[in-house]
This record gives sequence, structure tokens and C-alpha cells, in this order.
Amino acid sequence: MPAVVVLGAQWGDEGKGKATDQLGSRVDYVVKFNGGNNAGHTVVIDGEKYALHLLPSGILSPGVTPIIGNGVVVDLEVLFAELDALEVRGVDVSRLLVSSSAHIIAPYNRTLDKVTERFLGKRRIGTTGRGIGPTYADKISRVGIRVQDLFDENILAQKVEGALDQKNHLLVKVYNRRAITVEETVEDLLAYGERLRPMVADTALVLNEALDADKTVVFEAGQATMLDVDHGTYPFVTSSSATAGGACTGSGVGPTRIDRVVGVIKAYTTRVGEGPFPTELDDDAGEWLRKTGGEYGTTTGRPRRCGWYDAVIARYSSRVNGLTDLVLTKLDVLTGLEKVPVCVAYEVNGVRHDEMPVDQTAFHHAVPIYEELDGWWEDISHVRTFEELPVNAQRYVLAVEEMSGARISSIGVGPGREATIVRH
Ligand code: 2SA
Ligand code: GDP
Ligand code: MG
Repeated sequence: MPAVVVLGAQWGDEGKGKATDQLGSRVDYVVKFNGGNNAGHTVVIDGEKYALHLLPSGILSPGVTPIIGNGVVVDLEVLFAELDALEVRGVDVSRLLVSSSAHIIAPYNRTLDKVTERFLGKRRIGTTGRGIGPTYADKISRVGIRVQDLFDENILAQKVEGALDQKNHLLVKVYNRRAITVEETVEDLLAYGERLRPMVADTALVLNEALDADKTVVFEAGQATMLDVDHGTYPFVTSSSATAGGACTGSGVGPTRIDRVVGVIKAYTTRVGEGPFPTELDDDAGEWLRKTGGEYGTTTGRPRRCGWYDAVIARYSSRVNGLTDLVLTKLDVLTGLEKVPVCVAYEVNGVRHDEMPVDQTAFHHAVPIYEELDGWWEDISHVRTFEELPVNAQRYVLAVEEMSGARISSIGVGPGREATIVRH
């Protein structure tokens, strides 16, 4: 498995961190290709919990070279805080490489993210407030600051000036805030330059040479398919490419080199932030899923919205990502339910939709059509083979597989590294 993409098939927090970490010992490079410190990946190793935001989960496996690719947006303060925290816990972080073309989250973009959300009011996106959207907006508008700009003070000052021309107008005239000076921003950013310099590399070259030498590379997505700026529930999305194509643009590795695309999918569904969510439960069942599944944001601590498994979304994700397989996580959370509903299609204004409606308004009004599967009571957290699962849990997995457009190659039954059933 030389080049494997691991991505979220729903709205995030499917357990991508654990899935990536599990490939760990057989992997040489793990590259994060999109997003920034809006991500929150939890990995539990020998009962110890690690929450990663900006760094790829592969950093926890000895011998793996972690890479922050060109598609990522980097908050330098967070980068070094996260590195320091891991070092204190004995994790070797010395191999980290950062793309010279990755964009930097400047302090003014953190401010703008928060201020914009406040002004959007009812129409807010529910962002993580980390400056992600404004930084990608700068990248596309060609006024972004890149990692390589930190090493030439003159160029940095010119670029910051260019960016601030527009922002100060907005901050002062529209949002009634004080203007941000070029000097304070440059000073802030330069503070990290020297420490960053030895990590900076042409990471696309490193990755292509690694693949030439038959090394194994995992491409780890932040967020998920339904939060992807192109394929998600726009505008209630993040601002990056969280789907399989993003692995190529965000790393500089061509699509012909990718061997496997793994979609991580929860045995039910969650979402954080605003936006449509057809199977969302506003009742006791939703609260039960949140409590039992520990569904609170890894980055912001926000309670996640919870609902049943949605096979329409699974099929959509399988399609837009060209999934080769699915990793089904958190099956253990469903233990104890008499019946487990699964959404097989939607009804919109009296019409049945087996696939995602073409327009977003219809999706906002989609009413799930459920099939009810029989539940199981037995604790499955110690089960390690498919055959040992209670028959109804096996039936649940097989039914979900049949509806979801890709083979389920592994099943999560607990947060720990070892709590996994691999299907051969
Ligand atoms: P942003 O900050 O611009 O990326 O927000 C835009 C939307 O993307 C959603 N988003 C996420 N959804 C789930 N998990 C994410 N990471 C954290 C986690 C979230 C947290 O792992 O728990 O701790 O709250 C993540 N990051 C971004 C976000 O909710 C907006 O809907
Ligand atoms: P990510 O953003 O996709 O990496 O997912 P998060 O780490 O934000 O959220 C997933 C949560 O579920 C974490 O707390 C994981 O430790 C936990 N988790 C992952 N897989 C399983 C599983 O199979 N069972 C249970 N009970 N928890 C899991
Ligand atoms: Mg997460």
C-alpha cells in the first residue's frame, strides 16, 4: 500500500486520527494536505490520550516522517505549542517537514474569522474561529503570506502591507475595529521564522522521491467530504479541499500515484457547526448518542449534533472520493439499542431521492426514509474478529456495507489503537 489517502466520509470526527495512527507502524510518511488547527484528531495509545490539531496524527508513530503539505494553513504559534507539548510527553518531533508553499494564518485572519461570524448573526457558519476561512480567502485572492515569505523581511513586509490594505478598510469602516499595523504583524510572524527554518522543505519533491523509492505515504485529511468547499453542504463548509482530490493538490503528488482511498465513517452521524443534517435527532436518542459516543469537539469542546447513519451520504462520499474501502468506527457506541435506524433514502416534497438531491434547498428539506435494523446488547469492545460479533451487529455492518458503495475493511469497537476488527 504505497500511497493511501485517509479521509472523512461524513461531517468530520469519524475517527480519522485513530485510523491513520493504526496504519502507523507500516508507514514512512504521513502528510496533512488541507485545513489547519481547526482539525481535532484524538488518538489513544496505551490508555494515553493525544489530541492533535495542526500536526498529522502520524507524528505519534516512531520512525514516521510527518509532513505539513502546501495545502495546509499554518498558525505558527499553535504549531510550536503543539510541538512543545508533544516533546514534553516524550514524542520525537524532530522529523517534521513543512512545505515552503503552505500559507500562514496571520493574526489579522484570526480576528476577521471571529468578527465576520459575529456579523453574520443568524447566517453564521459556526466556524472554529481559528482564521481558516479568511486565510484560504487570501490564498485564492493572491494576497496570502506563505512560509517562504518569512525568510525575507522585505518581502514579508510588502505582502503584509498588501493584505492589510483591504483588511484595515473592512476592520475600521465596516466592523468598527482598530487598524492593524504592518509592523506589529511582521514582528509577530518573524518571531517564529528562525525556529521554523530547518523544517522547511520542498515537500512535494520529498514525497515523490519517497514514492519512487517504494516508501509508504499516508495522506491524512482534515474535516470531511460533507465539509469540502466543492462537494460539501456549501456555504456550511470549511474552506479547503477535504476530499481525495485535495490530497493531490495539497501535497504535490499526482493522482496516478494514489493506490488506495479510505473513507472513515461513523456507525451513526455527527456534525459540528451550522448547516443541514437530515438524520439529526433533537430528542433523547440524540442526547443518548452524544453522551454514549462522547460527542464533543476536540478543538472547541462544542457539543456535536448527532443522528443516525445516512447511507445516502455514504454513497455520495464513496462516489466523489472514489473510495476503495470504508473504515466503520464507533460500532460499540450503538450497543444497547433495541432497533437501529439507518437512513436509506430521502423524501423531498413527496418525491423519493435515493441519491443526494442536486440542489441544496432540497437537501435542507430532506426527510430521511429509515430502515430499522435489530440491535444487540452484548459488550463488543473486546471483540477482535468479525465472527465474534453478535449476529445482529454483524448484520448491521453487512447491511450498511451493502448500502454504502464501498467495502468495509475495518471496524472500530473502542477508542484505543487495539480496539479494531480487521476484515480480510
Ligand atoms: P472552519 O473553522 O472555517 O473550518 O469552520 C467551517 C465549518 O467546518 C467545521 N469544522 C469541523 N467539523 C468537525 N470537526 C472539526 N474539527 C474539530 C473536532 C471541531 C471542534 O475535531 O472536533 O472541536 O469544534 C472541524 N473543523 C471545522 C465547522 O464546525 C464549521 O461548520
Ligand atoms: P477525527 O477528527 O476524525 O480524527 O475524530 P476525532 O478524534 O475528532 O473524534 C473521534 C473520537 O472517537 C475520538 O475521541 C476517538 O478517540 C474516538 N474513537 C475513534 N474510533 C472509535 C471507536 O471505534 N469507538 C469508540 N468508542 N471511540 C472511537
Ligand atoms: Mg475531529
